[in-house]
Order: sequence, then structure tokens, then C-alpha cells
Amino acid sequence: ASEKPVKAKEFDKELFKRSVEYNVRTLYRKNLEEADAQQIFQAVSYAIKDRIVENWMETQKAYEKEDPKMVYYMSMEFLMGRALGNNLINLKAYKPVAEALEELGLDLNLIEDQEPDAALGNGGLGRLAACFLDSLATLGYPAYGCGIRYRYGMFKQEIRDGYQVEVPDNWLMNGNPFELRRPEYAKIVKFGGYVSVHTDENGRNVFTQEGYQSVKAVPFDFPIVGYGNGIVNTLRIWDAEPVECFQLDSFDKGDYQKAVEQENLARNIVEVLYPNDNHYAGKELRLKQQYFFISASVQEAVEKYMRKHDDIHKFYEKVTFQLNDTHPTVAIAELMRVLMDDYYLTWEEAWEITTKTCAYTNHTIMAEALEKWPIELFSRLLPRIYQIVEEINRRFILDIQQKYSNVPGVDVQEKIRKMAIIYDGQVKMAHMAIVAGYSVNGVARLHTEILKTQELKDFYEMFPERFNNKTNGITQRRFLLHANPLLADWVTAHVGDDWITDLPQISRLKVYADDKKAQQEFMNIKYQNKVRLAKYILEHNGIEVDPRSIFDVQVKRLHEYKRQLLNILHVMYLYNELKEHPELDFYPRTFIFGAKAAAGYRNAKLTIKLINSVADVVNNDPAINGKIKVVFIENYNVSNAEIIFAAADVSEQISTASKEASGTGNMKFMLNGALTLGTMDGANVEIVEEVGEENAFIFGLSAQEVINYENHGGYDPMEIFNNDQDVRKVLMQLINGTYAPGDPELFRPLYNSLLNTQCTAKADTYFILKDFKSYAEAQKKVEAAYRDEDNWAKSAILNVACSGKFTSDRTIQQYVDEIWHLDKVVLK
Ligand code: 26M
Repeated sequence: ASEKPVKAKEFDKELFKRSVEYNVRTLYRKNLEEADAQQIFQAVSYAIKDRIVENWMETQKAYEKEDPKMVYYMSMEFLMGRALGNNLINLKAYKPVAEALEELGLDLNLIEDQEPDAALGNGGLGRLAACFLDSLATLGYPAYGCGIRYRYGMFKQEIRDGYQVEVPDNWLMNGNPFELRRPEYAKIVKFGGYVSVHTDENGRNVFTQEGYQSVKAVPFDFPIVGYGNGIVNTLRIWDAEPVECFQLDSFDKGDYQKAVEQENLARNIVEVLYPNDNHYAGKELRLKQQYFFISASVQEAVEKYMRKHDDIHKFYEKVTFQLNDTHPTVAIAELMRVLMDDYYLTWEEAWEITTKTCAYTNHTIMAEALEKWPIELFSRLLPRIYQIVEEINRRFILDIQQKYSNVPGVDVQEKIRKMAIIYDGQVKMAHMAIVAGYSVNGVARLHTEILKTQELKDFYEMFPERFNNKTNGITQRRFLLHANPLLADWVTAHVGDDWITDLPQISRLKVYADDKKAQQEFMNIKYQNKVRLAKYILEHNGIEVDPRSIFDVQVKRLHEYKRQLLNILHVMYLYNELKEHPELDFYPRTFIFGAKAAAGYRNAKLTIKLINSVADVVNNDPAINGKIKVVFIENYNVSNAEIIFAAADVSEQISTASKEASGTGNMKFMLNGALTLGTMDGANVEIVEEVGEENAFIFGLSAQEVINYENHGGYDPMEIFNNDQDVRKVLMQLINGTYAPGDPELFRPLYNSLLNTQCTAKADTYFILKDFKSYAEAQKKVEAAYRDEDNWAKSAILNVACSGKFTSDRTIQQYVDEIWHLDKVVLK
């Protein structure tokens, strides 16, 4: 064994420079002067990977030796973003490498820009998974991320004529320097066919799947570097390959057909990430993706365990599966299958292990996001898995009957109808995840309370001990240390650098909140970051914005419940005000949007068009003297997010209360010193609790008020339309061609969604008009507050100082203490 101290390894500048030159030579037969930017990026990345691999091997050796319990974070999405800069940060090598490259005449920032984002995720849920991996490695907990190596990640968004156009994201085009293909760990995954039962010599029923199609799952490993501790965990994502069994000699027509189908299955299965966020579409290929990566991951987890242990009954002592929403829930039935069919355990034995292994995180209460698979599809694709789900359901219904049959006032049939896993021709994945797991958690305090008292009330009554809250968090290493080096250095200069691994230490900044010098320094850093963003906007959008204006930012997926429409309607209102009162003393404001819409989501896409149409009119109207600018940042993603958060003054977190489970962008803004303008929803509640209401702008209905309206009616948007002339004017502008001169009907669907003039569907289901006035008032307060620059700086510094709770290190520590019960591994 090597005695090298892993931590204190000095960075050898000259060695690094030589290895970059060497890599360019061997990879491209070029010297540094001849190589292009992409080739330099590759050469630098391979040099860094060499260093990572050493720590990776040491870490895995330590895990092998200490045999700790491991968490497998099962997720359809890992929204990793770029790796190079983050790896350098976590190796504590960022500055020395930047210097070394400078000595070679190279700019690390430009090299970083050569790397495509690993966008294997849609939004919040996928980025949370990525933050969790960073925190797990940094805290020294043994963990695997398990997912899919999509050939195409989240689409690239182009804006043409104001409309979103989706462009394929060919992220692997130039190869990926950080990944490692591991064919030795390949697994076979079976689909379709039928189940045959026979009795073996011991009188046991043996179930075998026959007539199936199979796909080979081949893992690719990505190193997850912990911050400054030598730990390197693994993100294992599965690629699909055809099984090599094209038997040309023996094929009859049936075999040939099947062989072709198998090959197609392998080709299709990991082709592309479904770009839906908070919306379930029931696509067959999506279920195939789910079972594909889950079967491979579960097989691997069991095999890995059995390589070191002989008693499968104690599996849960060494392994826990965290299911990132219901997408990987088929893991429950897959684990049951492996235990019973491959290891010959009884149902009861397998059930005990499974229910002590699996834990489920709920990320949404949006009804349209709940996964309910049609029985026909589910049983055809996964016949053996379906049998197991049926049995789980059968036994669960018996439990319900046993528990409630003799309870006065309880309608047992009603309970079964609401709680069954299989009902009405559908398999309800959330119900299975709750029934077959040992933990159910929400992602912010308010969200967990809503789960317990509304959405999952019946389940909470039956299994109260399973429910718990884990308020989300973010990694300060990517979202402050890497994204905002000016502020990071400033924080370190004032309170030391402990915050990098212990974010609550950042509260020591509080004493500087009132300090005039600190305030000026802070505002100056914010200004420089605004200049950086303004440059990005000019380069990418061709729009000039004034860094002295208020940067008011809403970046997140486009969804009606997130209410980008409320924001842009308010901009339309402000513009009307300015036109009517040209003398108005108005503080210049830049409204910045960034959002991708699911490809088939009509109102979301139309909202993007509206934002761009308003931008066209407002940005080009000399009458308002540049006082309002509207910018839609194309292709919002993890890498440009890092620039955007750093430059924000105002953080728009304006979801309909009760709908945003947590939000995590809200935390990234706070960490970078933006003030929250938001509803009492998700983690906003906890943000305000930490920073104080006087340092945020809160407006709108409460979650309980929204829920009451939803349950009892009583809100009529027409009343607001008829009585509020400002709202009326803005709404009329949606249908009179103000923003669509050639096609006045263009925005009619948005108008209808708010007012329902046909009385067909419900109107304004997200309470946009109801909250409009309160939002406009909050926005007035924002403006007034910004005019008092010292006080604004004070609030902004306090936001940074009070962000300690929202590190994903805290979240992960709570998962470890209260759900997973892992032990830290320390490298010597
Ligand atoms: C489902 C079926 C088919 C295709 C896609 C989906 C799907 C994909 C992503 C459904 C939901 C998806 O993500 C939901 C999500 O991102 N939820 C967010 O999770 C964050 C982390 O917990 C929270 O902060 C956000 O509030 C929540 O909206």
C-alpha cells in the first residue's frame, strides 16, 4: 500500500505543464501553438483526470477494506453541468492550474468554456442529485449515483423569431475526457415475454421469464471529487448495447425479427432524456429507460454485496437505495425479484430486506407529475415485475382491511380506492414507494407538511413514522466558490475559508452588514458581476443592458405554476405606467428571464414568445429612455446559471403558494446576495425565516389560502378583470395586438387561461390575477429599497450571511443521520 499522504499532495506546476503539452502531442500530434481550444480543453482535462484517478483508486481501496454501508442514489437525472472547473475547485488546484496555464499563454476560463454541460437532467430534481453527490464526497460518505448515460441530454434552446426551438444536445460529440467505460461490469436486462412457473425438486415454485428481449447495460463511471479530502466517489451511468447473439446460422424468420428488434431496443433506450419537468406523459420508452437502469443498478448492488458477504439477509446493513422521486421506484419490485428468483428467498424474507433498503423522496404535489402506468403496458413490458407488484398490492390491501375494518366511521372500500397500488387499470408508483420503503421525505418543511396533511394524508395516518422532511440544499463550492470568485474571495478575506466546507460559518459576515466599507466593497463586486453578465448578454443576445440598473432575475424551468406569466404581465403594466406618466421617477430595471419549456407544453412556449415580444417592444421604445430592459437568456443551463446568480439583485421566486416543493435556485441567489421577491412557498419560507422578513419581499396568497380556494371555490378572476383597470388594460393588450401587431390573436390562449371566457375550463388556476396587486406592491418596495443603496447592501450581505442552512452538506448530513445511517470514511 502506498504511504503517500493523499491530502497534502503538492501541486507540481511544471509537471502539470509538461503533461498538458504531452497530451496535446499524443492525442492530436500537435504542439500547444497548433492545438485549437477544444484540443487544449481535452489535454488539460486528461492531465487532471490522471490526478483524480489516483485518489479514485485510493478511495475505492479504502471502501473495499473498511466495508462501510453505502447509499445508492437512484435517479433518472443528474444535471452535472461542467466537470473541469468543479474538479479543479474540489482538488484545491483551481488557482495554481490557472497560473500554470497562464504561463503557457492560456486562459483557464476560455478553456472551461470549451466543455459542454453534462445536462442529463431537466431542472431542480436533477441538479439536486448533482449537488448531493458533491456533498457526499466532500463529507466522506460512500456513495454511488446510479443513472442513465443519455446520448442526448436536455435539448439546447434556440430562440428564433421569439419562439423556442429545440436543438439536440450532442454532448458526447468530442468524447468525454472524464468518463471511464467499465465493460467488465456489464449486465443483461430483460424485457417482455412471459413468465413460466415450474416446481423444483424442493417443491418450490420457480419463476422464469421466457421469450424476452434483452439489452446489455454497460456502465460508464464519472469521478465525483470531494473537496480537499482525497475522496473520489462514483457516478455510474448506464449505456445500452445490443447483446452479441445475432446467430446468423440458425435464424428462422422469428429469430431474425427478434434479433432486429433487440438491436433497435438497445439503440433507442438511452437515446434521449425526456425533456418534461413536473409532467408525466406515460410513454412506453420512458418505462423501458426506468427498468433498464434500475435492473442494471440493482443487479450490480447485489453482486457487489455478495462479493464480500455470504448472508444476503443482511443486505440492508450495507446498502440503502434512495429513490429520487418515483422514477426509479421499479427498484422495489426488481430487488424483490432478484432476492426471490435468483437467491431463492421467501416472500417474507425478500420483503423484510426490500423494505429496509428502499427510501423515497417526493419532489412535487403537482397531480400531473404523478406516475401511473397503465396495467396493459406495465405487465406487457415487465411481466415478472408486474406479478410482484400485484402481490405487494394484494398484501397491502389485506393490511388496509385489517387495520380499518373495525374502525367506526372509516369506509374501507374508500381507503382501498384511494390507497391501492393497482387501481382503475393503473399502477401507482408513489403508492408502491411509500408502502415498500422505510422512509418518505419531502424537500422543504412546508412541502412535507402538505404531504402529511393533504396529498398523502391516508398514508401518513397509516405509516406516520416513515414521514420526514429534508429541506433541500445546494453546494456552495460550485455556486459560490466557482461561480463567483470575487465574492468568494471577499467572504474569505472577512471570515476565513471555513465556509467552503462548513457554510454556517458564513454567518460571521453579519457583523459587516452595517459596515460602510464592507457595503461598498460588496456593491462593487456585485457591479463587476453585473458587468460580466451584461457582456454575456451582449455576446449571446445582442442586447445592451446597463449594469447600474436593478438586475431582476427569474431563471428556472417554464411552468404555469412558477408564474413567469405574472412577472411579464407586471412588466407590461410598468411599461404602461411609464408611457402614461413619462415624468415618473422610475429606477432603471433589467428584467432577466431564462427558461426552457417542455417541447409539447403550449402555454409555456407561448409565454416565452410573449416575453420576447414584450422585450422587442420595450427595448426599442425610445420614449421610455431605456428605463426598462427585458432580456430572455437563451439556453438557460448550469454553466450560464453560474454567471447569472452572481449578478442578480432580485431573485424572483413567485410560484403559486403550495406548488413549488422547495426550489433550489432561490438558495443560489441568496448565497450570492440577491434579495428574494417571493411567495410563502417551498423553501422560501425557510429562507425568510433565516434572513428576516425585512430582508426579503414577500407577497401573495398563503399555501393554506390557495388550498382553501382549490377545495371550496370562491375565486373569480372576472371580478378582478372588471374592477382593476391596470389588470384589465394589460390583459386586453394580450388580445389587441399590442405585442403581436401582425397576429392579434396570438396570445389568446394565455388570456383564456386567465379568464376563461368560454366557461369550459377553470380559469386562472395559478392565481396570477389574484396575486397581481400584491406582487406589484412588493415590486414597488423593491424599487424603494434599492434607492437606499447602503441599506440594500446591508440586506444583501445579510442574505449571504444567513444562507448557511441551505448548503447541501447540511441536507446530506440529515439524510445520513436520520435515514441512511452511514459512517464517514477518512483517508489516511
Ligand atoms: C416524469 C415523467 C416523464 C418524464 C419526466 C418526468 C419528470 C422529470 C423531472 C417529472 C418531474 C421532474 O422533476 C421534477 C422536479 O424537478 N421537481 C423539483 O424538485 C426540486 C428538488 O427537490 C424542487 O426544489 C422543486 O421545487 C421541484 O419542482
